[in-house]
Amino acid sequence: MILSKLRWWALPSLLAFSYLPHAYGQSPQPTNLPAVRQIIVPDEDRFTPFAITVRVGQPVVWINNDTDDHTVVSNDIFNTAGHRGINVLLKANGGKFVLVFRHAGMFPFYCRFHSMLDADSQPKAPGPDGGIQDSNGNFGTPMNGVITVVGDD
Ligand SMILES: [Cu+2]
Repeated sequence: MILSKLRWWALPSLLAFSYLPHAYGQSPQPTNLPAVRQIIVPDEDRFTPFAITVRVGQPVVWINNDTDDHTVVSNDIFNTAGHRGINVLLKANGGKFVLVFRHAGMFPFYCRFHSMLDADSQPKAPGPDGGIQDSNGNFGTPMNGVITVVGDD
């Protein structure tokens, strides 16, 4: 019996050490840090999920898991969330891009390789070389998405 051989003066430090893993090594992340939201490009020409909602200050990361390059371009006609003029390359096989929004609004975006804006600034598929292919072989859906930012302005 180990406990029976312990000295009385050893007990306080034993109790203190039993709390250490909770206080230091194994404590969870502080809950006031917002979780990073991911928008993935899978092995096809789309952003998934298409639409997400984040809070002000919550980071968004785009990750390109496709074997082709893609882009993130802000659709500034409808962009009310800031970060106007975004036009970045997401390199193939793991390229990443992070934005943190500082005020509430909408952030519509598209990939300029696999989507184009029509006369009303709405994304449309650019033709047989881009967009999401359906079961009939048509590329009818442009590669785009939207972020809704909520919270304090
Ligand atoms: Cu693309």
